[in-house]
Amino acid sequence: MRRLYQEAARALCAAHRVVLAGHVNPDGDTLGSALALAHLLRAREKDVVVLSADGVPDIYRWLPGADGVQTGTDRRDFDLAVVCDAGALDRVGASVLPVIASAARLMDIDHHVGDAPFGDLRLLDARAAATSEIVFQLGQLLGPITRPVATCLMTGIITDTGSFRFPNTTPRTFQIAARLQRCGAVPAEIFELVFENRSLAGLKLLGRALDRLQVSGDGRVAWTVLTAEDMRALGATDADTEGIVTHVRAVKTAQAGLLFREIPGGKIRVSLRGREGVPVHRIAARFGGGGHPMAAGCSLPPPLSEAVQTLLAEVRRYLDAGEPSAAGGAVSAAPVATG
Ligand SMILES: [Mn+2]
Repeated sequence: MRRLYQEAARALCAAHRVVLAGHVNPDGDTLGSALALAHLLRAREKDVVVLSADGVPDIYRWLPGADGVQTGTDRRDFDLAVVCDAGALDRVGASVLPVIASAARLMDIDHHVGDAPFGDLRLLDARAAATSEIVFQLGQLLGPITRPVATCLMTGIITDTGSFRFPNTTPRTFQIAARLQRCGAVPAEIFELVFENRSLAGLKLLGRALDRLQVSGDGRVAWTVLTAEDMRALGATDADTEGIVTHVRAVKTAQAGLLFREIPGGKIRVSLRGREGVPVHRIAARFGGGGHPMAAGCSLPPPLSEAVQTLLAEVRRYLDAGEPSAAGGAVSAAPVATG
C-alpha cells in the first residue's frame, strides 16, 4: 500500500493541469476529499479544476474552496484526472464524464471497492471509513496539511462515519481525526455547519417521512416514502432528503431501513440502511445499485407502491435466506447514489 501512495503522490507532483471530480448527488466525503486534494495541489502551484455534476448542496457550501466548484468545463487539456469516492466511473455524471475521459491519465481514489475498477492509478482501500482517510494519507506525502485541507477531510470523515457512530469507524479513523484537529479542523464547528444547518423545508420533509413510517409485521423492516408532491409542496430539494433514512433504521426492531423517493422524471430512488450483518449493498445490487454494507442505494421504475412491494419482498427474502434471491436482477440498470 505504501508503494501505491508514493506512486500516486509522484503522479500528482508530475502533473500540471489536474481535474478533480466526485460523484453525482455529492456528499461530504466526495466533496471533502476532492477539495482537500485541490488545496494540496494548488499549494504546489498546479492548475486545478474541481467538478461536481450536481454542484454543491447548501450544507456543504461553507467548505473551503466550495465556491470554486464547477458543474462542467469546456477544457480538455488536463494531463491528470482524479476521481474521488465515486464507486464507478459513470457516477461522476454525464456532464463531467467527457472531461475525465479526455485527461491523459486517470486516478481513482476510493473506499468503495466495487466490481468496476477504473483508472491507470488506483488508490483503493475498503477498510478506510472515508475516501478522506485515504486522501489524508496521500496528503502526508504532498503536505502540508493546512487548516482548509484538515477541515475538508474532517468533514468527509464525520459525514461518512455518521459522526464516528457507524461500524466503519476504526482506531485509524480516530487517529487521523486527531491529527486533523491538531492541523486546525474544528469538529464542533463542522458538526454545527453540517447537522444544525438544515433548511426549514428539509426538517418538514423529515416530519412527513416520519409521520408515514411503517414497520413490517415482524418488525424487521422499517420504511417510509416521499412523493414528488411532498417535495414540491414544501419546496424541498434533493439535498433536503439527506440523513432521513438514518431515522428510519433507528426503529428498535428494524434490521433494515428504507426510504423510497419519487424522482421527477419517473424513477423511484431507494436509500437502504442496514444494521451489522445485513449487507444492504447486496440487496441494492439486485436492482442495479450499490454502496456499502450499511448504506446503499438503487432505483426502481414507478409506480411508487409497486417499487415498495418489490423491494420489501427482496429484503424479506434476504432476511429469511441470508442472501438475495436471483430474482430482482434486471429491474433497473441505472447507477445511483448511495444516499
Ligand atoms: Mn465516501
